[in-house]
Amino acid sequence: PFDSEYHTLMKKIMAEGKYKSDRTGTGTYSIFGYQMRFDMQDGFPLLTTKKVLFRLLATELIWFMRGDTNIRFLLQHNNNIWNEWAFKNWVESEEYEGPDMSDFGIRAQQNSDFREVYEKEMETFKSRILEDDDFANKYGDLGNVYGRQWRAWEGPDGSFTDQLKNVVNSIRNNPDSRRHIVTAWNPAEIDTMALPPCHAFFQFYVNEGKLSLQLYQRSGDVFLGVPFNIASYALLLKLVARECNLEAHEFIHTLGDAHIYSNHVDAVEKQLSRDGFKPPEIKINGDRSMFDLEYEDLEVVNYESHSYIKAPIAV
Ligand code: UFP
Repeated sequence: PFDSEYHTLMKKIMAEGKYKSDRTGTGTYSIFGYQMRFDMQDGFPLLTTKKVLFRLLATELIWFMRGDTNIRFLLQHNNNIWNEWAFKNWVESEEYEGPDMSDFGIRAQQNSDFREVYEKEMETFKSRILEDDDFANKYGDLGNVYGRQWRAWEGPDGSFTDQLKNVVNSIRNNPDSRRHIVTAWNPAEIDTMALPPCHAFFQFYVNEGKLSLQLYQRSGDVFLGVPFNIASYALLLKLVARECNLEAHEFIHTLGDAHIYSNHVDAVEKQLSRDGFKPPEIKINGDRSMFDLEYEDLEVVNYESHSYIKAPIAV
């Protein structure tokens, strides 16, 4: 059921999406405004028509929930998805004295000699982040990303708002409220962010002992990003429901610009030709609160999927 909900979106973009140039210069097929619904009582929406790496999205979500913005935690969990952003700050700093790394993203894709130099430089960077506290504090921190906005939104008077704790409390104490909201979209800080939040704004809803979550995602790379975003927010819904002694009901995923990159079309067709398996379950073991959760507390049960499909990421 979950795969078909997602496949319907891919098919719609393939059939009706208008070609649109984009920031990365790749070109996309795009539609505007779309909604998917995933009923968590049917299982966990980790797609099965291609393999989605739960470890990556789960450790990233735990990192957000802790309010951590330093990539060291991710590296400790062998998660490399945010490395480039921190690496950019390092190679553009006064202290960096290695080989020229300007435009490393594009150059590494186009030139294999450069790619080797870049990969070596990146490995050195990662080791230093893991081993050197001062270096990690200075160059591992990404600043105003999700974790910061969720847990320590800075107000004009210098005070901090813990949106995630507040929303858990409001769900517990005032379930009927229509104000169970967390926003990562902080207009005053957009200019200081590496990537303005894609999953920008979410709201919870309680009825008959069941909790639902709706996400507004302003921009969705439907082939590479969206499968991650679905599973990540479904996991967040499960964790908040557990924290509030409620049952997890629906994850509703609302997309703004929903696009398929022009160089993902073959991969999309390959995935569309596959039939899904029964969705897995996620077990949350132990009794640690969501705010102290460790990756080891999570367990994916019965995940049967087709193989991973590789596609180039647009940077
Ligand atoms: N993107 C996602 N999901 C994410 C994330 C990024 O789909 O969680 F962080 C994609 C959307 C878009 C690109 O293709 O990354 C961001 O570019 P822009 O800021 O120009 O929308």
